[in-house]
Amino acid sequence: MTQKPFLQALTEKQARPPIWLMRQAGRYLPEYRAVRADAGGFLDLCYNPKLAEEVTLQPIRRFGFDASILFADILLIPEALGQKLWFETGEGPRLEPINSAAGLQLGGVKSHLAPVIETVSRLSVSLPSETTLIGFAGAPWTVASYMVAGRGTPDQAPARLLADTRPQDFQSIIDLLVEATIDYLAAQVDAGAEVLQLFESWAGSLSGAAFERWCLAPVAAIISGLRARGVTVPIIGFPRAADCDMADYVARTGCQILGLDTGADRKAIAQSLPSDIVLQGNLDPQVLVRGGDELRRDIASIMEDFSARKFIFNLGHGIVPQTPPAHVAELVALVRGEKDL
Ligand code: 1CP
Repeated sequence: MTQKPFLQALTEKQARPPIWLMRQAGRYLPEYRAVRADAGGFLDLCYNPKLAEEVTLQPIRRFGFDASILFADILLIPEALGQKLWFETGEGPRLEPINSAAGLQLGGVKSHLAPVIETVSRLSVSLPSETTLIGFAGAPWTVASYMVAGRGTPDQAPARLLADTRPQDFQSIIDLLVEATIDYLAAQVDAGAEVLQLFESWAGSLSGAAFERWCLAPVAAIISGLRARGVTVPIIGFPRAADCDMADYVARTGCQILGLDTGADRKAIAQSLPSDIVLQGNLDPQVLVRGGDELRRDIASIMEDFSARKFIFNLGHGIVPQTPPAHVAELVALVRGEKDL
């Protein structure tokens, strides 16, 4: 059996990179909005294996991406630990804010997330044979920033304050997240996930010793914990907007693939990282919304900058709801060389 294109690109540089997009299932697709309306709400969709499977498959059917990412959310782990989670219509996720691990427990995590693991099992059967299945979780700092603030915040100020003033209490939350995340990701791999991604969306709000303690160390602990359990799948690190040396991040966390955000200095990173590390990224999601010549130019520039590297084409952050699906189809055709740049 020939290897799947995505997995092949991890071992050998390809003439054309494989492509998938962060948040490729979602509100920019009318078929997603229809299923979400039927499900009753976003969380009902996440915990319904049949419907979660369906929305995961939608972008694969429409665009034939090389990889499929499990439909779930990084905030399901806090809920599984016992924190109240809900969605405010038109706004986003909300959690009852906490400032220590008191009241949270690991005991119920496995049964709470069992429906998500069932979605992975279903996908491992229903995905086309050439499509790679990616499992994921949020990295502890990013997830904890929502747990402490109770919502998304522009600068993660509540979590930074707790980490600075009560580091033991903050550490207790991070430690619990590391444990729960190792269990959850190992279960995803047992159910059929072939690659894992750790989303550190808010890496950019920390630097220096705080970045090392709250971003780098917990991600390293998750990856070494997974390896100690015999999990061998490739792992994608995505420290978005991180103010750190990327070669150091990769070496110390142990990730095999580095996801680059829109602002990353592609040329410098392509030159400075060891050649066995696979790069992923980093088209600006807003350029995909606008399309046209700017889209072609940016695709060409990304392909050029990474031409000497093992590389996976992606966005620099999640796709936004305003994205015209026709632009996504065009992006895939251009990256695959089915249309001239
Ligand atoms: O239908 C809806 O209204 C919900 C929109 C939505 C979707 C489609 C949310 C709410 N989450 C998701 C799915 C999701 N989230 C996936 C799987 C689907 C896919 O990638 O195709 C993944 C991997 C995530 C990851 C996620 N959730 C992140 C990390 C990536 C990133 O974009 O930075 C974060 C920060 C979240 C939290 C979250 N969930 C949803 C929203 C709107 C947010 C951000 C809230 C905020 O910061 O205010």
